[in-house]
Amino acid sequence: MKIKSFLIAVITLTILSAVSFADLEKNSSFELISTSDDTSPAPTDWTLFSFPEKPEIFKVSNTDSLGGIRSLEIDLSRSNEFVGLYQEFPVQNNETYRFTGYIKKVGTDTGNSTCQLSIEWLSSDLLQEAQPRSWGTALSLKDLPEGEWLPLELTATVPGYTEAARFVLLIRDVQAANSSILIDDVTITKIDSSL
Ligand SMILES: [Ca+2]
Repeated sequence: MKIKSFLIAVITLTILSAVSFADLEKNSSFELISTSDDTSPAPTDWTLFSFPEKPEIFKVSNTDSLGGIRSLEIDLSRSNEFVGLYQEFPVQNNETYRFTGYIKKVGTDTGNSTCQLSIEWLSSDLLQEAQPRSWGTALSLKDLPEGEWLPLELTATVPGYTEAARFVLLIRDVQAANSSILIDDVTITKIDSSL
């Protein structure tokens, strides 16, 4: 029995380790799409937002991708204060997360739009930020080369009084530019601090 218990413990630890190193996000590469609306399929598992709200600016590209055959395309030709996408998970104090993704600029007239990763630290009711959010480097789209997949990266440790985190890819100051941005291979990984 002791050997059996030991084996179960080892197997359990192995499974827990595998889970803790696995990517947390779902539909990282925007390959999974909803089929409820054939005219404008949306990527599953991601919450898409825009302000003022213009859901028509989002579409799944079947013609350009970094991984797989699809990516998420956001039309920048409509004026918006901010647009983006996010996923949200429970987290614990002092855990460290690595958040990455790739963007590709299509067209040259991007105005003063910037693209940035952000993590909002949420309290238990998920309605308000428990701590100031963490920010990645803001990239000015007009300064980026057109037609190249470029990486975004943000690593941050969960501050106190936080029970959930919202991982956000944000584009700000969208100013009626004649261009779009493609997004692909967005990952969220918990880093084991004991290594
Ligand atoms: Ca993809």
